[in-house]
Formats: sequence, C-alpha cells, structure tokens
Amino acid sequence: MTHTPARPLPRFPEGFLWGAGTSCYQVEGGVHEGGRGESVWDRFAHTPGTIADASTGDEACDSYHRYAEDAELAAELGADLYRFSVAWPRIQPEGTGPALEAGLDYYDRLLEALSSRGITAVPTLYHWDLPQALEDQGGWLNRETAYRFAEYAALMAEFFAGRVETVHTLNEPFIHLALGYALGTHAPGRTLGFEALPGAHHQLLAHGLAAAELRARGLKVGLAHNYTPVRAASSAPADIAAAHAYDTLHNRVLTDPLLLGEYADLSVFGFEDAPEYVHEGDLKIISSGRPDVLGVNYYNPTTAAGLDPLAASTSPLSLGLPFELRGVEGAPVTAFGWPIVPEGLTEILVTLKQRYGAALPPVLITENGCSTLDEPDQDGVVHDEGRIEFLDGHIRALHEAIEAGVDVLGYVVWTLLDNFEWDQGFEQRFGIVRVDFDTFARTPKDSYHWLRALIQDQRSGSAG
Ligand code: IFM
Repeated sequence: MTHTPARPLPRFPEGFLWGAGTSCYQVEGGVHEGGRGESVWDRFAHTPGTIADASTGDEACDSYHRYAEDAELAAELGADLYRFSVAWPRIQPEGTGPALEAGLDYYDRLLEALSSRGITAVPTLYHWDLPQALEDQGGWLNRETAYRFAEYAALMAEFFAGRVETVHTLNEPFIHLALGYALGTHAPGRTLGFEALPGAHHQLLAHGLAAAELRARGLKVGLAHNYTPVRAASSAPADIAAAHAYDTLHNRVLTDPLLLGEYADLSVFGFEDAPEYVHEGDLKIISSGRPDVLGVNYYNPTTAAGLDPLAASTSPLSLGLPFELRGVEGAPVTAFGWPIVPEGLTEILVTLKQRYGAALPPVLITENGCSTLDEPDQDGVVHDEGRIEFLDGHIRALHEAIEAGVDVLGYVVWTLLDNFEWDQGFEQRFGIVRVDFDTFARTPKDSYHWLRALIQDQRSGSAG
C-alpha cells in the first residue's frame, strides 16, 4: 500500500521541522520506580469514579522501560523533533529538595536514545503531574508552588544545559486550570469555578521564574498553550458578547501577560483590575519570561452563545459562565466528539499574529491530532483513514497560515502512541502508533506510514 496524499501537499519552507509528542504520565508507567513520588494524577486516577474505564497511568505505555523503542519509532518516522515531558515527582518526589539521581538517569537515557538517532529533544517541564505533596499545601492555588517550580526548573536547567536548545515550561495551563481546578474532571479534581483563577496567575508566575533559571544556563524558553478560535453562535449582540468573553478567558488570560505584560480585561466576568493575588512586580517577572518559542496546541474551534439571563446554565462545561459553549454546527466530529475544523488552525494562528504583532514569538505547533475508533484488522493492520484525513487537512491549513505570514517553526503531531488519555483512560486513542495495553506491543498505524511519506516528500522537495 502506498501512503502518498491524494492531493499533493504544498511545500513547507526549507528547514521546517516535523515531530511527534508524548507526555510523561500518559506514557511512562514505572510510577513506583527510581524513588518517584506520588503525583496528583496518581492520587486522582486511583480514586474510584474518576476515570472512564477505571484505568490508571501506573503502567501506561511502559515507556519508562521502552523509551528506546519509542525513540526508534520516532526515528523511523523521520522526526526531527521528539516532544516529551519530565515527571516532576521523578526528580523531586515531594516537590522540593535535591534532584533524585535515578530520575535524572531516566531522562539521560532518553536524551541519549534520541540524540544517537539524530532527533532533537523538546522537553516540557510540566504536563499536569504536580507532586501530591505540593497539592496538599494548596497546589496551584498556593503562590509558593510557583517558587517550588522555579527550584525544580533550576535543577532541570542544570541537567539540560548544553544538551537541548529549548525547554518548554508548562503545557496548556488554561486546560489544567479549567479541568483540574475549576471543573474537577481532571486531577486534582477541585471544583472551584472562577475561584480557581489565582491558579492561572501562579502558573504564569512559575513560568516567569523558571524562564530566568533556564536562560541563566543558556537555554531558550518555550511554553505551550491550547488555543481555540471562538465563534459567536449568531450575529445577535448577546452571542457576540459571549464569544468575546470566552475568547478572553481561553485565549488571552494566560497569553496577554506573557506577551504584552498586562492582563486582559476581565470586567465582563465582574472582576476588578488588580486582584490581590497579583503582587507588585509579578507582571514584570511574567513578561520577562516572554517565550522564545510559543507552543500552539490546536484541536478545534468553540462556538459561544449568550444565555437567557433568567436560565441557569446546566452544561457541565459551563464553569458557571454567563454563556454557553457549543460544538460547531455541521462539522464532523472525532471519537471524542470534538469538531473537525482544519481551517480553525489557520484562523487561530492569523488571529495570534494580528493580536500580538511583533510581540508574537515564532510558533511551534506542539500538539495537533485526533482520537479515532481504530481497531486492527485480522492482519493486525490499523487503517485509520479518519486520522489521515484529519492530519492532511490540518497540515494544509498550517501551510495557509505560513503563507499568510505567520512564522511557524514546525509541526509536532499529537501523539506518537495511543496512551492514557486522562479521565478517558485508554478509551480514546490519539496515537499514530497503536499500543496493545496488555503486551505494550507497538504497531505503526496507516497514519504513521502516511506521515512518514509526507516527511520524506517534503525533504526530497517532491511536494507539489
Ligand atoms: O492528551 C492531551 C494532552 O495531554 C494535552 N492536550 C490535549 C490532548 C488530547 O486531549
């Protein structure tokens, strides 16, 4: 079977980078090895009723032992980049104190497996697995957590200095806050609604403090945000206001301080200008951590509609918001039910450029992909046509954003492996490589072969 696209793909700029990503709790397993401490995800996943299939990340994809196989899969794909995250509790089991040698050794082996195959490592320091000991002291609601993160970042900066170019600090702080602290569907399972907002500020402060530690050791700094273009359900003023409000919350609250050194106007939610948790000097620390590379994770747009002011919102996604969030009418959906709208990627990138102008750093697409209900056929082959179509559409949309003048360094597919998809457990498969969770056997799907052919075509210059 050939895996070339039906329509030739446009040619990406010389030096454009291709890669695949993972995150520690979703793939590593080995949660009791090397003295690793407990994370909020260990505690949450072991709490009955939290995970759709009652699974945990205790073993996940067993990448703690099979990292070399994963590096080989990335190499065979032709990846320039491999994005992974470091498990904070593997380095500091209690979230403070010296680095555990066994933890560093694991990442040392992973870096070696990647560099010996010519792959550039793109580490992220934090992909949601806070040491439980810090959560017990208030987690991201506690300002001190930002300082503990800076301590951890300093340890990792020592380790990465001279070995990688760029270290990303946080992954999707808005999603972590919304699902973990406001709604409670993710770890640590807190249901604070808008009371969670200080957790956004403390994550930004953590980023700013960590950025200084990384730069002091000659490293470049990145941070990956999840972005969604927000569309109004209609041209009615209430819907337009709703779209503006949700855009502010999802796309601006955690980006404006980083790139512009100021908070977006939250008066629409009834908040004052300078909440007490924002201390004097914080915005300076945060904006001096303006990333050298902005990670953009894109999955889908959101439609926002104004609420009848007399009707209470019953949507589980409401966060107590003064409006309602919906899917995209008429759009096909992934197995997760997320609308498939490739042009949303062009739209959000162009919006970021218009919004931030010269303050927008070069962008790396740090996540993009979809879950599909793919199963192997009798020969063990996974024909995940839906994922190929998804990736094809989004990669074309990305090219359009580049044509429109957005500086994009590369594209990292989410994800290399089927993995532990948080509260969905192993029920949602996002990988371009199938993982059998009983044997941990890895089988590249058709989408893997398709992406491999695409990367080869782009390198050989034969793309149309
Ligand atoms: O699997 C997650 C990832 O950890 C963060 N971004 C979204 C992905 C799909 O839900």
